[in-house]
Amino acid sequence: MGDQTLKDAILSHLKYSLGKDADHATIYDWRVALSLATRDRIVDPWFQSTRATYRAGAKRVYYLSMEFLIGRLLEDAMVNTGILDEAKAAFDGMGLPFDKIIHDEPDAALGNGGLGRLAACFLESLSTLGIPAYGYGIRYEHGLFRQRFDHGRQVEEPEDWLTQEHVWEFERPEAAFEIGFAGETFENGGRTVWRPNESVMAQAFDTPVIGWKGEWANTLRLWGALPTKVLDLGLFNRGDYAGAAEPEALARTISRVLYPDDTTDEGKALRLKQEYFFTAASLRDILRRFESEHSDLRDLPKKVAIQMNDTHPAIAGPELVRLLHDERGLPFADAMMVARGCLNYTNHTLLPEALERWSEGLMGHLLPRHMRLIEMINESHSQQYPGVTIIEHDQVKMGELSFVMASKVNGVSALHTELMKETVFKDLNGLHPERIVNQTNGVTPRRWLKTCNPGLAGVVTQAIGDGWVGDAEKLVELEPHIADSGFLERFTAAKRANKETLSNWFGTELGVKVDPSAMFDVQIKRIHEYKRQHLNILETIALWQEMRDNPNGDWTPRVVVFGGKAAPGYHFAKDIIYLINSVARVVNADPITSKLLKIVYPPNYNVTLAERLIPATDLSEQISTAGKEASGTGNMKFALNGAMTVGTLDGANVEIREHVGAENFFLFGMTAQEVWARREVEDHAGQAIAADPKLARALDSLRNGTFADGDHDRFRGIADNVSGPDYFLVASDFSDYWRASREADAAFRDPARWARMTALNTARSGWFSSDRTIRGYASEIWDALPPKPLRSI
Ligand code: 26Q
Repeated sequence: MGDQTLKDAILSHLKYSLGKDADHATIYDWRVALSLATRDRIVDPWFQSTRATYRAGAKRVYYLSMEFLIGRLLEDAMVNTGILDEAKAAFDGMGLPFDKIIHDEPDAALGNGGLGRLAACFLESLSTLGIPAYGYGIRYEHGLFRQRFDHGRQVEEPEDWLTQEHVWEFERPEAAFEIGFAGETFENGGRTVWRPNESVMAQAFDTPVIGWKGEWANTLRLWGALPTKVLDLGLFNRGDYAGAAEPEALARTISRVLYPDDTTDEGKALRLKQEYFFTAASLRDILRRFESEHSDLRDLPKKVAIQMNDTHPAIAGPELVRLLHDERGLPFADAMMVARGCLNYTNHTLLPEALERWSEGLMGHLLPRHMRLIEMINESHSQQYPGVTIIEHDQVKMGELSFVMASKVNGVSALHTELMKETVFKDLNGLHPERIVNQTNGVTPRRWLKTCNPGLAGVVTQAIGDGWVGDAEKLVELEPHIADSGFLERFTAAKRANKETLSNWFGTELGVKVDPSAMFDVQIKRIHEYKRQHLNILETIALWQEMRDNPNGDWTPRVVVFGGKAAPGYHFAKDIIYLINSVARVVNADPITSKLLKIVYPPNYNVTLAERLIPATDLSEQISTAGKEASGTGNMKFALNGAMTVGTLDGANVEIREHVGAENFFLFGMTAQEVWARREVEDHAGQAIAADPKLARALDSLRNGTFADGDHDRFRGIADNVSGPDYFLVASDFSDYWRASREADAAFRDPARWARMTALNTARSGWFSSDRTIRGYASEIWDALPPKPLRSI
């Protein structure tokens, strides 16, 4: 490599790594050659980071997560290593389409949503801050399903990102551990021995994660499952070919597919196997690394901080105790102390149905020793602190187990952390009042402003320099520029250009024609009743109906955009998708409102699509029932990119509003306390509907066949739910949502005011950088520091 130009490096990879002649290279070939040339620039800082950590004897952070929603890696890697412009110039010079080459990369969807994307932002921030860290997870062969619409209904198709070579990873055949399941336990010389009767190999695949300015790189280590024996030759020789291949098939199912539910499903054995598989492999790797440098296991908490991303790796508690006590002979009480000294737990949800529980039967069968250890952990905790139990109704409660085994337990926004203390962990918080801490989520400003929105990032950098990229709180330096009309014009022009690009994309990809001067109103996230996409579509229906009544009224034209997937078994969420698509079909074909309202629902929402939509958004929809959205992180990305929010006092919306200023946020709806009180009111939905004729009419249109080709029953389920039980209080919040939406309309019609408000959103969103979040974890939870100061920050 050395002083080879980037262009030479690309050409050399094309020739020697891909074996292709430039004259015959495809887009794919160029993309892989560029990726390899970029990867080369990451390897040296990666090695140096490992060496610096080793030399300093620094503490390492281990982030255990079932999900890493990393998306595409090439453009972000070029931005962080500072070679993007050179790469673009090289391809422009060769007459090759740079954008097309970048967009050839598959989107690695190794996660469902917020929790997985947070893990990816955290890894990037850990590298940016130079904190030695590993992300540990599963190398799913198939990430989150691809979504397609068939006559408006969601259809799931398998995702297959690994059919092409994954150019960012290094396979590590030497880093492999045998992971056992089931079998029995027995006593031997005073120690308990577990003899599993089934096992698979966990093999490591490493991806370097480069931080801003390319000075530090950490490792994302994903485990793939392989058979312990490739072929049963005995069976094969007897002609039983299917039986002979069975161990291989069995093993590979473990890392075959990501579970597509972002709330807990019934306790499936394979899911528990996945959880144990990656947790056990990670812990063995962590201990191996520790033991290669240190001899006293009691020092483990000084050198190792483990973060459990929700309860999915909660088996880490009993497994670490087993490794220390059964396998290394520490007394049980000491093993408990050491394990607890290393472990911490992040809670991401208060929804009761989302709290993981495993039946004692399944746990006892698959992990017999762990089941016994969980009983011992439960006994020792309840002896010291009576009143809380980890095992209840023959089920292991993974939240309680994680809490008891953790030094620190954190929530992901200020409101969520307070509600955790008052609800799910009320009793445990009473016993351990110092254990729960808050770390409000954040997002990386590299991917979520600089890379995805180069137009706006350029305007910002022109005004205040590029220090904000490594220190997002510098964005406040934009505030004085907001009095400058030239700056505001450039700010607005950048948004406008993004909206034009998106409008063209809607036209060519989806065949929907939209006006880029309309307000772009966007709700993108998983489809869930608590996120209330049905509140949004009901309000959109009501707006359409009012517009038709008075097409010459003083309306603000809107393009209402939805994006998101429903869990395959979540029928109500799938009905919401069908409703949105059905309403879109009718509204978009209505000549009366064609200049006023359009509804667009691009299929297969993912990280890549988010990067397209967020920079072009005027209004961000954050409308969950208060108390239900733990934090939200999309809300932060929108504010950072100069969108206004219409939202409830839920999750991090509360803190966003505090930071950007109440006058720059469209607030509506009940508070969490009001929500609880409202549910007690008899027929709350009926009352709200009776009081709001617009809502009543919108609900009628769901029952009279307006959107269902005369099939009057098609949307009755949604209408009846909103009119009847309405647990998520769509009806009760509707009128105030309508009011806030019309306020947004009025503000948008005053371009100078709108420009000021949106620029203030960008200027005041720097606090929502995941760098700030990671500093908080490092000081309050991990006690971890960078071993060497980085030059750039
Ligand atoms: C668990 C067991 C079995 C099957 C699936 C699951 C499972 C998988 C994914 C449970 C939950 C998830 C994902 C949850 C999630 O994404 N939560 C979101 O986390 C974000 C980051 O903290 C928050 O911003 C969101 O508010 C929260 O909903």
